[in-house]
Amino acid sequence: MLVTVDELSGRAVKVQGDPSHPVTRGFLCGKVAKYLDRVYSPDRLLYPMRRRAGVAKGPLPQGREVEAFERISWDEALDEIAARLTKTVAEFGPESVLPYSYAGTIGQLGYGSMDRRFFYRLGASQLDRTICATAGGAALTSVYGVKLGTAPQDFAHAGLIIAWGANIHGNNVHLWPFVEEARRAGARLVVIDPYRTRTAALADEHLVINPGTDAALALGLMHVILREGLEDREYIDRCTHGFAELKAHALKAEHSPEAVAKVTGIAAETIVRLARAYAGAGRGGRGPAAIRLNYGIQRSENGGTAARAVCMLPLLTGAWQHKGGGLQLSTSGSFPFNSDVLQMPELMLASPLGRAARVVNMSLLGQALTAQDAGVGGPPVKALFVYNSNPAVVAPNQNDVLRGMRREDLFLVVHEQFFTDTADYADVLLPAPTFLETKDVQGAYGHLFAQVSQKAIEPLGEARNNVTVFGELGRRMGFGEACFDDREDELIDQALTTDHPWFAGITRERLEREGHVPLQLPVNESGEVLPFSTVEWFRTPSGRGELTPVPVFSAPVESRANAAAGAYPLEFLPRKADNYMNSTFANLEVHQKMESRTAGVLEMHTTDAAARGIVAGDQVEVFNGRGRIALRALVNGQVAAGVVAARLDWNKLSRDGANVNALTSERLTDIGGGPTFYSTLVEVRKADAL
Ligand SMILES: Nc1nc2c(c(=O)[nH]1)N[C@H]1C(S)=C(S)[C@@H](COP(=O)(O)OP(=O)(O)OC[C@H]3O[C@@H](n4cnc5c(=O)[nH]c(N)nc54)[C@H](O)[C@@H]3O)O[C@H]1N2
Ligand SMILES: Nc1nc2c(c(=O)[nH]1)N[C@H]1C(S)=C(S)[C@@H](COP(=O)(O)OP(=O)(O)OC[C@H]3O[C@@H](n4cnc5c(=O)[nH]c(N)nc54)[C@H](O)[C@@H]3O)O[C@H]1N2
Ligand SMILES: [Mo]
Repeated sequence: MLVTVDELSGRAVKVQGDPSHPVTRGFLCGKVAKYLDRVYSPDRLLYPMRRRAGVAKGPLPQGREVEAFERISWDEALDEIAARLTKTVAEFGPESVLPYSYAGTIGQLGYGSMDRRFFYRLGASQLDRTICATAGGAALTSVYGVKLGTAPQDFAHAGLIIAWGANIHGNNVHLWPFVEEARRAGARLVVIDPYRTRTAALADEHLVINPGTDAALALGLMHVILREGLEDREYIDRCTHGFAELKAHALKAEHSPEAVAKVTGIAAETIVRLARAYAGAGRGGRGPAAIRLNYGIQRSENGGTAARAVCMLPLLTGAWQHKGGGLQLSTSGSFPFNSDVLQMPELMLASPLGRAARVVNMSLLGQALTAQDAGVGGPPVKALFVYNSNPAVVAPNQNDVLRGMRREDLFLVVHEQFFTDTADYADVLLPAPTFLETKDVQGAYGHLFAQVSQKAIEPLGEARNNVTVFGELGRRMGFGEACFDDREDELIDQALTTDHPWFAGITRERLEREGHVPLQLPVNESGEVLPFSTVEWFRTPSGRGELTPVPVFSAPVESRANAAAGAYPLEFLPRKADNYMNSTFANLEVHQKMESRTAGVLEMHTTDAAARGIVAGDQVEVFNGRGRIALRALVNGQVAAGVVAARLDWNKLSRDGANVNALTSERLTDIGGGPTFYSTLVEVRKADAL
């Protein structure tokens, strides 16, 4: 991103894409194009604050949150936090302190550097950061041993693109131009998604799959490919392990197109046609097949197995051997930043614990805050420090999360840019800068260039970045280690300290000079980067693409297949907004306008609406055993019968103060310990007339 700053006022006046960047190529997504509305929003949190005596924790009226707090200085704020943490540690042990953070604005320093040092040295509970991608990550790693995939630019060379649980146009718009380029050269785009996303609406074909059944579909495709002998035997022999076992498994009758059609809701002929097109791509002069697998399918109970099964498909066809073929999940794991040096987990040994602290899964926050032993054994959570995240909105089983955050005996610090729903429960609030106001080093979620993001403007108000806050807190707590004095440039150098060949020659100075530098991935004789085209690329124990254990499909406990006669018969998709970033931007008017179509609505199929006497525009209640939310019915073609959808929003922007996560569960995925937002059953009824 290029930021134009007015020299006199020091104010950023324009943001634009960097035309020299090979992937983003001069354009920003719709939400970030309006980023200055966020930076200069009158609602920014600009000073440290303390909850006023006697004000109970809980939802505050939007725009008037400030009345619940009094302004204090940074010194007062840091002293108070240090004193409270010291007292909590003395009374309940250091593990009674829990950090809660996720990606924030995703830089390496902001994401995990000084904060980790601080909590390790304190001996606080460790947080397992599972909220997004761990099931898919574990799946990809189990098959390939490393998180890597097809570069986004190479999608332009594909002959068939499958967006599998991936809303490219909504969530990953910088891939879209490459998809369009491929289509102009004759490629087809097939979308596999239970919801008619922007991507699905623009595709050549949309396969409306029953939620949570992707493993069955992948096995069905394998069945056809192997039955018809369409696999690449030479590649399989050279690069994979466990083929005979997988073949015997995939050829079972339960994976025939007819059987799979019953499970997935996708017609048998379609499965056969897709399998043939997938295996045939890359032959006869046409481009190879590329799968854009995203995290949609792994937010489901058996999502890890599903992602593993999909990841195996290009190993059967050898699509990796051709430019533009293969598969991409996130590229974030491809950057070999030195997180050990940055985060220093060994500091746990210098903490009062003197050992590794217990681990709390962030997807079980409700349980962690409401169980006496935090759900994992040991002391209750007595202090929670939230930064880079808005758990009151994004965590599953929200009613338990909020019940926990309301506890008067819980000391809650929130480091934020805005008065989020989480901030409403804070004892102490600290102002955080936006990424324009701080320097960081970045990997990427969707490309393979390392970057430094410069500080473009001074922090607004008294905002201080994560590095500064945790460095200063460390000093207040009396931590003597010199590492608490490290500043941004030193941390960036440390992050880049590695002998990993992919970072060869990548230094801070070079990143500052060039803006972005490609990972130094191995190239073949033709100068091309073709991951997994040869056996050298694999990092699994067998040293090959791992096809065992074979993926076994089973329907989620919380799915129509297992709840036919139950009280909650509808499958619920609690979705992301195309114009927000999870809960980020949801409070800004200009973004709300872009997202007005889905504001406060439940999307339903006519059949399900009619069966409940609901017509478009009716107020409805969506409920299950965990909670209920009030929405307005939108009867449209976005979902099939049996499925309903609504999107994530701030609780305080909704009619009844709760969002979609009041309905989601704390059940975890089969592998990776991730949340299962997309395995949620609900019932819907017309709200009583007022
Ligand atoms: N505009 C925008 N962009 C974003 C974000 C945002 O909030 N807004 N969030 C960012 C983040 S944190 C992430 S992790 C990425 C995620 O990007 P994606 O992985 O694309 O995330 P989702 O939107 O959760 O899921 C993609 C699609 O999977 C579908 N889906 C749900 N269940 C199933 C299923 O069982 N099978 C199949 N085949 N599909 C299913 C959903 O309907 C959805 O359209 O996007 C990033 N980009
Ligand atoms: N129902 C449902 N729930 C979901 C999802 C879904 O699709 N459906 N998606 C899930 C996924 S994939 C993810 S990744 C999570 C994301 O959940 P979160 O990680 O909570 O993400 P955001 O909602 O973007 O909130 C990030 C917050 O960090 C703040 N922030 C930004 N930069 C900084 C910084 O430098 N310092 C500090 N201290 N704060 C900063 C922002 O102001 C913002 O309020 O949500 C998950 N929850
Ligand atoms: Mo995410």
